[in-house]
Amino acid sequence: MDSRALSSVSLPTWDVLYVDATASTNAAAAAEPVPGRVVVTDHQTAGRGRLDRGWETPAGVALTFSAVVDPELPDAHWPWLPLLAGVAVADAVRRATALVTSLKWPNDVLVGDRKLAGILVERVTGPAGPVAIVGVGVNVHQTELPVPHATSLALEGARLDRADLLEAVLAGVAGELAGWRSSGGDPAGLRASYRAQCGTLGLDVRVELPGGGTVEGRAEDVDELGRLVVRGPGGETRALSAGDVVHLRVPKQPGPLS
Ligand code: BT5
Repeated sequence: MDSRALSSVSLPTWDVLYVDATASTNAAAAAEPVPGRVVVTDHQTAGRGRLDRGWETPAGVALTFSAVVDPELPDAHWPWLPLLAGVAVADAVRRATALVTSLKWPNDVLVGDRKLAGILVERVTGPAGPVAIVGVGVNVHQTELPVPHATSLALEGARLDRADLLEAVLAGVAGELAGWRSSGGDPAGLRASYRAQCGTLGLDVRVELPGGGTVEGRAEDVDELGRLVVRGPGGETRALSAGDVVHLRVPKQPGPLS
């Protein structure tokens, strides 16, 4: 499937550790959370999604890895990390294939309305303080997927070595991180790239909140804290920092509700 082994990846800015199989690369990376370390595997046997959901990938066909990142920025900036990772994955896929991707808030990478990649960012405490484990799963060579709303590069007609994709995504994450840090955490540049690619904006959505309950309305913006701003039918807005978004429909009249 790949013309280059996944184990061949080596990069100057990252310390890439390849393992044949592991339960979850996020768990493996969290066991020794040294910033710059990346754990990648050919077979993730018990991959994790958000909110205790699973991430299912057979051996040898998906890209599953986790990078240990020290954002070097105050905690208030951390919510941008999963969005930053989504931008890096989408950019890498778009540059290496002819596919049109979009980001579903907060960080699913879609082709059309199907999920190509998922991201799970977790905060753990390392030897030198808190770090983020940035976990990425991309469906690459799969021809069958666990859920109907998923897709893979192969199913979209694109061929790409997992090793090449890993290198491109890690280069993108490093570049985005460097830009973000050097601006002192000002998300203006990152926010502009994110909003330009975010297919959720402008749609009517239902957001299922992590603690239960839902919010419905039009997704109007992603604010400077990375939150999704939803305008309800009564005109009131809410800024949501977490949740599962269901894209309901494209509004007939563009622009804000009056
Ligand atoms: C995510 O969660 O999308 C985050 C997935 C992160 C996976 C990576 S792989 C490397 C690293 N190590 C880990 O253990 N995890 C990370 P969420 O938004 O909660 O979506 C999970 C849902 O996606 C599941 O409940 C299924 O409905 C669906 N799903 C499961 N496997 C999938 C796949 N291969 N492709 C697309 N959707 C999938």
